[in-house]
Amino acid sequence: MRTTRSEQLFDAARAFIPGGVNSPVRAFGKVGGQPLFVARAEGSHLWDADGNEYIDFVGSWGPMLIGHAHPAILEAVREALEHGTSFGAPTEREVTLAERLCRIVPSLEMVRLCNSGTEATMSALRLARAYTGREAFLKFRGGYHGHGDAFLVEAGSGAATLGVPNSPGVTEGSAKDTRVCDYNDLEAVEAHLASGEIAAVFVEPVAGNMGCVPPLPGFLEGLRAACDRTGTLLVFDEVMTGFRMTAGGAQQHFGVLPDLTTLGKVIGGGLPVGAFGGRREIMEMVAPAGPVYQAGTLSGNPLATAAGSAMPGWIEEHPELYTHLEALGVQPDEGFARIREAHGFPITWHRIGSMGSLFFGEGPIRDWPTVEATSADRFAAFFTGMLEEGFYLAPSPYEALFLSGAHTTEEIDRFLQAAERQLTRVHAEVTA
Ligand code: KE4
Repeated sequence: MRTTRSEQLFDAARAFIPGGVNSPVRAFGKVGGQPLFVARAEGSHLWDADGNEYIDFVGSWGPMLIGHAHPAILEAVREALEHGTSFGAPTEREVTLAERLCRIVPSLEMVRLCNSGTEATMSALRLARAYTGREAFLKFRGGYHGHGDAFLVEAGSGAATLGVPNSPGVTEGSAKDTRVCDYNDLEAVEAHLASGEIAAVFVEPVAGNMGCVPPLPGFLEGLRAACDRTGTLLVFDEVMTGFRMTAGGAQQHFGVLPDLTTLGKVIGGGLPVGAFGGRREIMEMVAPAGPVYQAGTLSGNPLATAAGSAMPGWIEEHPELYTHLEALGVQPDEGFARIREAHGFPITWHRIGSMGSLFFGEGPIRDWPTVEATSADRFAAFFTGMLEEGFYLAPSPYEALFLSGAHTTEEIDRFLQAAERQLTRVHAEVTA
């Protein structure tokens, strides 16, 4: 049988790149088959190396909030490109991006730019430890905060997808200070914090790396109160939720302000930008203002900050984006409720703002154990069927689906029609 261009590229890639990909969750490991090699993308669509067209719900794992190849982003990068690609010296665009982030994200008084969400969270952890003088920190089972050693303990996203939530190579020494409890289990958090030994709680204010799992009512407020009672810093990892539900992120949506926030994805407009920030008295500890070292050759890169500052700039000029995203989001809310009612399929749909997940289980789904009890096999069969129908979803049950300003209500209708066909097929196969 003729091999496709994607197959040829994957063969070549595996000769030089571990698993043929530069990030494990792209490898289709949990859904079978092999990854598409993408040739180009525009708006809500992408084309693979064989010219097949898809409606894209991965959005580069979050950055493409206003769609691929958006004119405002491309123009900003083209203009910056003419003047060079990196200087290793401060530039005006870094000030523009930092100022915009501090204006838009409620808890940010100061921010340090870096190159990825991983850099942001590992730096925020170092800062939290320095500020509190404590070493232990708390994360949640199935939570993913990048691949820094201390965070690869019962981690979600690609780590859970590949079944290595505790990665080899992470030494006991670097994991010993990581405390873990279940998402939405406020009592367990309070028990950990009562020791007075916890530097910080790292939380995805809407979990997106075990699939989309919203906080139960009062959970985030409870974390805030428990941290206040015990001198623990509350860190919102908004790498995924930043700008996703409102411009100010989950902290604005829920009205709970953390001490530190980590950002990434959307704030780079598709180019590598991460950031961590928060209260001035904490951030003033970061070198060279203070003693907590943190650095990066390409931090604040002129092309990345061109794309990065264009994104919040466009969003501030187009507040109607969130009205559109909410209208798009209501469609699967209603669509999957109708499908579940009509067919009795054991599915659970979660959505907040422009991120959501379809779980293959009755629910309720509130934490990693209840996510883990859903059917990854049915998800894989559903994913494959949807791909064949031209809908590109994240190739893992432990990821979210992302809507963008470029998606249309007609495309979401088509998605739901295909979903009903594929759910019917998957259910028939399972019950045959
Ligand atoms: P990066 O280092 O991949 O830029 O960001 C790490 C990170 C930190 N915090 C949260 C809440 C995140 O979601 C992420 C990265 N998310 C995954 C997808 N769930 C990135 C995709 C990948 O690993 O290829």
